[in-house]
Order: sequence, then C-alpha cells, then structure tokens
Amino acid sequence: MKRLVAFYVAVTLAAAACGEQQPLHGSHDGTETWLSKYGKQIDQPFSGPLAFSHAEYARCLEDETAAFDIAILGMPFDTGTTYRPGARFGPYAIRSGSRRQRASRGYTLAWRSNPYALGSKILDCGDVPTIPFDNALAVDQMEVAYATLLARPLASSTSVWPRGALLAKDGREHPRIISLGGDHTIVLPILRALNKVYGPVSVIHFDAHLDTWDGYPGAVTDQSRITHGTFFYVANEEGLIANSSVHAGIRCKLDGMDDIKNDESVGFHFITSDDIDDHGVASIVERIRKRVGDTPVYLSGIVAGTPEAGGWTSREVKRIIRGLAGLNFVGADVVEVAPAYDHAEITATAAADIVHDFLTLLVSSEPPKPANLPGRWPREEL
Ligand SMILES: [Mn+2]
Repeated sequence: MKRLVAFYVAVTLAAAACGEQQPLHGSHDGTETWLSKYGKQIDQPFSGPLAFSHAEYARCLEDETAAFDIAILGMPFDTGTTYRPGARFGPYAIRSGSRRQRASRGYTLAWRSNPYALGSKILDCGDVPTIPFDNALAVDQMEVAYATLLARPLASSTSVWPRGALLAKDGREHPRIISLGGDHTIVLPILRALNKVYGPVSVIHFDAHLDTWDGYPGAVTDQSRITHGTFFYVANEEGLIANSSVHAGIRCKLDGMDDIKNDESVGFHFITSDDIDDHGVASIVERIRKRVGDTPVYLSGIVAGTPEAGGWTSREVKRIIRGLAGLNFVGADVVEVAPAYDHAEITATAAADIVHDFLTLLVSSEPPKPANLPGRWPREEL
C-alpha cells in the first residue's frame, strides 16, 4: 500500500512537471510555432529518416567533407548467394531494426558504457549503390567505396584508437567501418581494401558455414568462383588473410574431412556450435583471443542467410562479443539479413543490436568487468 501511494504521488508530480492538459477544443492561437511550443523535432522510435539509430546521416562517398571516426556503411549486394537471395534489403532492414536505438539511450548494463558518449564520431554513411546486374562491377564498387572511406581523415583531432596508427602501414590512424550486408561476398572487397592499409588481417568469423570452399558445381568462370561460400578461399589466394583466423559457431554439413583440411590451409581454426555447451563462453573467448593475438582483426558476423539448425542464441553471441573487447579490430560487419524471410523483424532487430555491440566493441579497450550493481541479483532482499 505504501508503495502504491508513493507511485501515485510520483505520477502526480510528473504530470505537473510536464505541463497542463491541452483543452479538447484546441488552443492554437495562430502565433506559436512548433519550435516555440514543443522545441526540437526529436524523432520518435517510429518516425524520422532511416539512419542507423537515428544517427547523423551523410552520403559519404560523394560528400568528401563528411567526417567520422566510425562509419556505418550499407552494402546491399546479394547476387553471390547460393540459396536465399534478398540481403540487398539487409541495410534497410538493419536500420529499421535499430529504430528503438539512439545515441542518448545507448548505455547498456552489459557493457556499462554508451558507445556514442565516448568521444568517437559515429556517422551513418549511407549505402554503396551496388549494381545488381554485374557482380564484378559490384565487387569493384564495394572495394572503391570501402577504400574511399578508409582513406578519410579522422573526425576527431586526437586519437580515438592509438593502436590503429601502429598497425597501419602508413603509420596513420584510419577510420573504422561497420558494414551492413548484403550477402557474405561483401567481405572479399572489404578485405582487399583493408589489405592495402594493414596488410593481411586475422578474421573472426561467426557463421554456421566455413565459407572457404574453392568453388561451386558448375561455376566455371573466374567471376562465378566468387560467392558467399567461397570468398575466403579467394581472399587467401590473394594473400589477404593471416594464418591466425578463426570460425565460431560452425555446424554446417560437409563433403567430409577434406573440407576441414582445406579450411586449415586457408588460415582458419574453428569452434563448433556445440563447444559452447562443452566449454562455455569464457573458454571460447579465451580461445579466440589466443588465436588472433595482437594481429589486426576483422570481425564478420552472419545473422541468418542460409539457415542451419542448432546455432547460438543472440544472447550467447553477445556475451562472446563482449569478451573480445581490446583486440585490434580494424573493421566489422553484420551480413545476410534478408527481411523477406524475417518474421516480425526478429533477425533485423537482433542484427541492429549486434551492431550496437560492435560500436561499443570498437571504442572499448577491454571486456567489461563484472560489477555489483545496486539492485542486481543476488541480493538478500530479492
Ligand atoms: Mn557466410
């Protein structure tokens, strides 16, 4: 009862603080403007232009004055899929899934920080207008776009990631990009662009599939070798991947153990989806950290795409991601969100949430430490 009274007192006080009830017949006298009466045009979660988390948006490829430390970049390319096309609508879907996110409400208990409030300028740079009729042309467009943004100066006048300058071949700190796919093929042009800045990078690859196959039945031309299941093989042929890469969550069917031998020759070790039950999150984190060490790391995360039963939950993936903070991340992506197969936007919402984790990951120097938060279980009175 005491609590109920306190609640009503609080509600009454809040109502008084927020102004008076508007008369039902209307009160506009013709002189007040929106700005004078209601202030800024702040988007509701369901209103406003479609930028990631209502962030500032620029057409960065053509606007050379657009400044950022971390860019969100859409790559709506989906003609490298072997099964379900439709991820060209992924950037749209992930941005739509992010509409309940915003910079002023970016603090999470899990990280105990807000990535938008730690000094880095985060900008939604729009989409690469990939051509849907010619994969070779589209792959080139994505590489040129990525390289263009990588070459931009930082928005911040001081360093936001000191290790970045040490890792780059030119000794300069480069911006970092979180790409929204698109099918997984987009990683090949991304690795080509990153290679020119950092040399070969380790890849942490969250996926059911290896994506290191050397071809696809009937794909007899050079371009048709490049698919969302073969791009790592091609990347290794081109010397883009360090021999310290790792897959996480593997559970696909294989031709046999030759696939694993081939995978190892491409530069990967792997963690299966069952390993989370046998070894736990902490061991998986430790194994990934040990594998990539202090090399430059590219993080690639698939959310849906070609579905395989028995995968990790988004909660498990989020915990692993948090454990990876402090590694030398030079870029990241979320790929294979195809909204046509996404019931009630659950995949797009998860993908947008993981992008928020990636943003926090890029601005965090170490994993969040467990803390006794007020009210957190276990507490005697609960
Ligand atoms: Mn994949």
